[in-house]
Amino acid sequence: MAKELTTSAQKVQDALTARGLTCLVVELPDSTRTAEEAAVAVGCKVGQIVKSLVFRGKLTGQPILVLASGPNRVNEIRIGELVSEPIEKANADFVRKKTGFVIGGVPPIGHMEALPTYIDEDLLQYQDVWAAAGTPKAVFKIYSSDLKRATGGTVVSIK
Ligand code: 5CA
Repeated sequence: MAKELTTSAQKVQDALTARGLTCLVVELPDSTRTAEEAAVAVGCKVGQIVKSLVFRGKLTGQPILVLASGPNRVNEIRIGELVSEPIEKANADFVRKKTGFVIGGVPPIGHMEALPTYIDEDLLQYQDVWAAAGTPKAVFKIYSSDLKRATGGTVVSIK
């Protein structure tokens, strides 16, 4: 029988189930803290790893979520144009407050509040992608098309 999930991973599992998705959160023995580690742990390409990155609007303080493909670096100018204000990388406290999760485990869904979400178009070239599930050792696999549906995010070029 599968072991019980930690509280944070269970929150993500509940959010998936609530959206009618059958994805299963798995907690691995090895770290999945970084995209590279996660790709090794699950045996996929780094490009298939979804990095859930939180930014902060410099004018309004609003949180913004960018779901980026593993190797890609977010072009903050480009995202800033989309949200009509300059953005900056959020600090660890802000990330925890707005999402309810620690950096390294931030999932694409299941946050404390709904975050405006932008999805890297590069993720859509893969049928399956893997995302963090609440802790630095928890992940789940999801169809990229379902990721789009479940987050309600806008697909854009984020590079
Ligand atoms: N579990 C993995 C793969 S699914 C994961 O969560 N990767 S991640 O890329 O979504 O989250 C780690 C990211 O958090 C890093 O790429 C980095 O952009 C960001 N980060 C790491 N440390 C800090 C920090 N001190 N302040 C703000 N952001 C940070």
